[in-house]
Amino acid sequence: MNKNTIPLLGFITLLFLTATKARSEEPAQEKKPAVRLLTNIDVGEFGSEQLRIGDLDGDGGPDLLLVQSEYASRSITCLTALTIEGKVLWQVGTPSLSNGRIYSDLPVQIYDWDDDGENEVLYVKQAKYLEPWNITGMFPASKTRERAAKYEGSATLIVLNGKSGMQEQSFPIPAAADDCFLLADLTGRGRRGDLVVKDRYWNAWGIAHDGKELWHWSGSTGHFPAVADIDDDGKDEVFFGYTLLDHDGSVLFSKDPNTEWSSRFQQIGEKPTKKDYQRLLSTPIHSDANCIVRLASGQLRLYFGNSGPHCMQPDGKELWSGVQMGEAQHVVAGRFRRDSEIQLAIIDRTPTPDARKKRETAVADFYLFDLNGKQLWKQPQQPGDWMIGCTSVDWRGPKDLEDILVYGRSNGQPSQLINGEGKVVTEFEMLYKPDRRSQEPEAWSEPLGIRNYYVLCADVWGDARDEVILFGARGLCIYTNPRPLADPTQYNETLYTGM
Ligand SMILES: [Ca+2]
Ligand SMILES: [Ca+2]
Ligand SMILES: [Ca+2]
Ligand SMILES: [Ca+2]
Repeated sequence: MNKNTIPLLGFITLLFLTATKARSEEPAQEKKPAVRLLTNIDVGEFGSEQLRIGDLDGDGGPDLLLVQSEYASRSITCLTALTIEGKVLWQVGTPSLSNGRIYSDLPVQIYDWDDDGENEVLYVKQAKYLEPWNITGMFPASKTRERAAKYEGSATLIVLNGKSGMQEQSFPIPAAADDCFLLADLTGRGRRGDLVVKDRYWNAWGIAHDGKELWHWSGSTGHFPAVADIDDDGKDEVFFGYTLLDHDGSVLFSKDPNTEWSSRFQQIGEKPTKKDYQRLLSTPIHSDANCIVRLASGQLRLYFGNSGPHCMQPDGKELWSGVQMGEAQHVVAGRFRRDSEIQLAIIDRTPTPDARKKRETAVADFYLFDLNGKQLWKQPQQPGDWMIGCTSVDWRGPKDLEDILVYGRSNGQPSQLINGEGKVVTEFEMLYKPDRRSQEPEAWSEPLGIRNYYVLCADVWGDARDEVILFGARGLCIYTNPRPLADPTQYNETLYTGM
């Protein structure tokens, strides 16, 4: 026997064992693709960075509504309703690639407004701007139009039939109320049949279902308030971050750091100067990411972000002791781990004072906190990835943990699904059909341009888990989780149910 035989056999055996061991230790996600492309839609000229989701054709399954607007004015120019397969149901307005890039949130929602069992589309048509406040006064390159000193007429809330796009109803709302709006129950109807409308940063109104103005409030509105019945009287309160309003518009608490509100933010001359705009938009005018969370105990927590995340009781008492950040733009609650009840994913877009000076190298920090304000981890992002956002995703299924989807990385990089440990689980690449990214309008050049896209997560595929929907001016694609859902009623099936 060759003296090398045994060691060689041993070596081969070792190789075999190693290979077997490696196979048995392969993580589950390598056995099968972690994501499946459900649809990749040719959006023609009607693509947009703004999307709403809801059943429109009346079959019970969610459809899509792409919303185009004149850049930075919030004036809606085109609504396109389509199924998740990409079949266009109807279109109102004229599609145009140049209106697919979106500056801000837009006043449009899908909801069963008349409670007849089928959804309508609600959107706001602007009043005529007679003396617009263009931020050009502050930033010469910007066409941003935030508000007017004087309007002609009122804004109009328009209700379209969800199946046809035909107009069913319209009523006037305050002229300036053309930023986003929310459905809320302000009158105790038992469903959210009233509206909270607002301008960009300064005013909000409660509007009853019949169009009657219930209240007006002036203060720092933030981008998008949260509504919930906080005092359990069957009517929704409105949480603007610094301020909580009762359903009737009266102030329950306010911690607004913007002092001298009226003189500083409500009055501006007919020909505003750069100084006027600086006053009007000066920090800390708004809070970000207002949200309300109900704990298992039934207690409520109110969160928002500005120069750090804030957590309050419903009476306005702050529970966290000053966590400082540059700009806590996103504060997203979810159950991402099991070692605490709920956690908050937080993005700081301006961790250092000079972060915005060089956009190519600017950074953001991504954090996870528990409900008591304890930092669980912090991840500095790559240089250039400062304008990121995040949302929670129910990717795994009911009763399992949620994950965090991070999007908005530079140059259209894939969005990342990140678990509660901070590990990247998988990625979602923005796809285009066909790829027309080279046709970028010159005005879009940077910082984000045509490669930019946003994400929404919703169960549009009916498998009890969220799909991930990526959408931009030039594309829309939907990813789903291809793994079978381990639903006990499906794998432990019986003919003798309930016996
Ligand atoms: Ca449908
Ligand atoms: Ca309806
Ligand atoms: Ca209430
Ligand atoms: Ca699904």
